[in-house]
Amino acid sequence: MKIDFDVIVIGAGFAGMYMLHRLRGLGFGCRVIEAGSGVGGTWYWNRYPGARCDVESVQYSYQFDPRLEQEWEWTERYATQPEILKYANHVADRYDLRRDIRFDTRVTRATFDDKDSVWTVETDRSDRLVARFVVTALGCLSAPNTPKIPGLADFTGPTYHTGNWPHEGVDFTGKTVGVIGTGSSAIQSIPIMAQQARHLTVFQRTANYTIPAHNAPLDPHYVAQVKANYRTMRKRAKTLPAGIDLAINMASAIETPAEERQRLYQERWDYGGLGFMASFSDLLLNDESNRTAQDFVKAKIRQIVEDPETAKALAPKNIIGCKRLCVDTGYWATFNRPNVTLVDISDEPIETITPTGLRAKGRDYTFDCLVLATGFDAMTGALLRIDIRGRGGVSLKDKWSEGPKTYLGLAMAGFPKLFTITGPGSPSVLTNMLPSIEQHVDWIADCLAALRATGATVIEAEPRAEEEWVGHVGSIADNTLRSTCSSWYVGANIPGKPRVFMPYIGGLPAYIERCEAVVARGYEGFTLA
Ligand code: N01
Repeated sequence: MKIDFDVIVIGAGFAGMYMLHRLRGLGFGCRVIEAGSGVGGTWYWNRYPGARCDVESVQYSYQFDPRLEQEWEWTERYATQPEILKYANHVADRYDLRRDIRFDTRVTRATFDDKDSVWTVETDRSDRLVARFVVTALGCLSAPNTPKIPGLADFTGPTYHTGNWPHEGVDFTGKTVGVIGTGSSAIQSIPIMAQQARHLTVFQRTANYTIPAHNAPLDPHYVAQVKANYRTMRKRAKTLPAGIDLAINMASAIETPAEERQRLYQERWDYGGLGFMASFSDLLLNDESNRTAQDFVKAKIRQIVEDPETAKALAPKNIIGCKRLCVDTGYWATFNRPNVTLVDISDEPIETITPTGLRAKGRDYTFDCLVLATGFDAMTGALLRIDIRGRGGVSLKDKWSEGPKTYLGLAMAGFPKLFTITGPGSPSVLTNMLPSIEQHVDWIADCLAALRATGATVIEAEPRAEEEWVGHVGSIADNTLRSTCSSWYVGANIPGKPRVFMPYIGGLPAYIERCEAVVARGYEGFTLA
């Protein structure tokens, strides 16, 4: 059988790009297949106004090449989508990656051939490529969720999804706009859309917590300091659960005197960003502790939002940090603008989209444009929209009918020679994605090199190891408050999706330790042939 490539990598975001770089360095013949016309993945598609990373730019970057981190200059504390995309393009140029990437091509099917032990990968451009190995680098939040609201197709104006935003941008000046959703994407874009639009109506099903970003241009002295100490900072970050170098206060919120607790929350609030959840170590373990943080943020909402009814509707009812915490610039203050209206639809779903707007709670709303800030079919959606067939023609869809099952988020029983970067069961979305991606890519690259060195040609996760890992991921999730609400972490945003807490919540250090132990024990839990 003719083999086209040693490895086919699906996706040219940060995971696919670094995978290509590593595999090339090891001398493997590799092809990356990418649906978009350029590199960048998430940052290629999510071009909605205000899109930025909520991890600080000096940390949300590759660390595999110290020269790269020294030469690249981030300009703001939180990088904008255009700046991150520029960085992705810089990396593609610097390492000459594009010549092995096939753009504008979507993988439709990947089939394992039991007899020859190879994968055949098919695309929407009629390619049929045979590879020894397949690595999926699809991203965790890359399959946009368009909710099945009746009448959606009947709306006569333009409809935009934040996760698939027009490349030429959208000018809302003078327009009336309806926004469905109040997750991170909405919270980032609403303040900017409100500045342009004649009127903005926000339809909120679940109120969300957000912490101010206090974004600002980066101080050159701070940057110089980071660059001088980059290795130490990266190393320290890897010892922390989220892989982000930030100070975690190990005290319990509930055991801290009220006045001191308030002072610490205020300090974190003034600093801004995701570090708010590290104010105390038990915010996601203890209901009562969590309530102290909820109360702090709710008091802020009441202070900022002038209309008491609107402030009440904006106050989240969930546990803080249960859904992914948001980071914003002027979100709540936006609801003080005369051209912004909040419609609380928490008790009744939208009845229907109409040709001129939508009907909710018996009332018709009209607008020129509709924005769906409705998120993603997270972690599994991008994998399942490809028809992946493992041993005996078994589909991944069938294997995952009761929820995703993987070994370490990296591989699956019944799907030999297929690796998933940041798959379900990996820490991924609960961590800084860049170091998590690099750890996976390095693990996979080293594994392929080790197989080659030993003459093994097949590697497959053992069902028992997979079962044990799935059980472990589930049982540690049950110990935290994070698994208790209806978030995309548990697939609750997609009707019919099995409710399973998908990412590994044990933290990056424990995960790295486990991955290293698996290798040290001769790829424990894998069958090599
Ligand atoms: O998506 P979401 P997102 N009717 O799922 C609502 C990352 N990210 O794109 O909560 C009415 O959070 C839905 O309501 P509910 C980050 O990890 C990072 O905003 O399901 N409403 C919710 O309000 C983030 O967590 C960054 O009740 C409907 C919203 O739509 C993840 O991506 C920036 C509905 C979807 O919110 C996803 O964020 C952006 C319906 N039928 C994103 N269906 C940064 O780095 C859905 N909704 C800062």
